[in-house]
Amino acid sequence: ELGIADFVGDIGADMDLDTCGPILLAPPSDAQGALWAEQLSARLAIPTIVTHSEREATNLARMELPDCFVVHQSLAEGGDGLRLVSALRSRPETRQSAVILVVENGDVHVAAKGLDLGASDYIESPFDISELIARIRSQLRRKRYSDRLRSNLRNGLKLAAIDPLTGIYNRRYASQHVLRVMERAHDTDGVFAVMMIDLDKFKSINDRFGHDAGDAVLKEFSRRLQENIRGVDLVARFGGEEFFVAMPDVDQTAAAAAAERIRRAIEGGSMPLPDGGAVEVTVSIGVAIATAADTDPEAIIKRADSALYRSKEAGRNRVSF
Ligand code: GH3
Ligand code: MG
Ligand code: MG
Ligand code: MG
Repeated sequence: ELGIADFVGDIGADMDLDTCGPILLAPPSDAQGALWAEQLSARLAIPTIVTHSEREATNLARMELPDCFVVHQSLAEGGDGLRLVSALRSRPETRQSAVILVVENGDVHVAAKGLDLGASDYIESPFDISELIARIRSQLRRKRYSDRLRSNLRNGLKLAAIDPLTGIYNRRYASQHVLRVMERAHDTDGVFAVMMIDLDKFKSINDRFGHDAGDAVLKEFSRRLQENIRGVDLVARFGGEEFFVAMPDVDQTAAAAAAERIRRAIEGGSMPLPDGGAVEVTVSIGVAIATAADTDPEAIIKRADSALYRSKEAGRNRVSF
């Protein structure tokens, strides 16, 4: 079983702030904006964008994707800094950005409100530019850290769902997927089918040609399987030489046709081997049709597995229900 540490991975502390997106400045006046920009660019190698109204700040936030915002509590042309903070937090593209609120000296209520609305930090005006820079750097470091954490998490979750040999989904993911397909079928009074597919006498391929040849056959099989299903179907490797397909909106007739197409596609073309040779392969297939009475994905998978067993018993290279 994978733990959170496997998903998080190695997050280095050496974060290069020079590769950040721009800093967007939302000052109380054009004059203040020019001053902030001048002082920041003298000390920080990060581009700044000065905005001249709340509306412009909102629009530029969407287009320029800044990593950091410096927002004064009262913006030019009667704009409201707190409202801007709140808007930045409500939009997906800026939800993770650093937002530093500039409050008038002693205005602790505004600072508290800003933090409450999602500002990452605040600074009292008038401020020393060194303090603002220190706060920006600290926020950018924090953002860089959480960006990397999120992306490692995403990659880790993806890894946990994929079979490394074939690149298709694994059993864990497929079971969750069947549950979603089942819920949808219930909502729409629809049907769906699942298939278990097992390569026949696969052990003898390993025995005759070696494990690497066996691996190549498994990869080629999963490619051919994907060629013979629809885009909405989901293919997974359940383990070993056992594969699975979930087919939404498919009834018994359509499922029988799909399974037979797959069986014939494998029977009809030999699998190339790494040494240049080739081997004939066949598959046995078990199909189960889910009905409105079905509430357990594992039970449906089990029915397909029993049908697969019947195909094996009856002599392999065939489809059973
Ligand atoms: P049957 O027709 O009854 O399914 O016979 P079989 O030989 O295919 O089934 P059996 O379950 O006896 O053997 C499956 C073989 O699959 C045994 C195992 O070594 C092999 N195998 C499982 N996973 C892998 C893999 O990732 N790579 C390779 N090369 N072989 C694998
Ligand atoms: Mg077997
Ligand atoms: Mg087998
Ligand atoms: Mg097997």
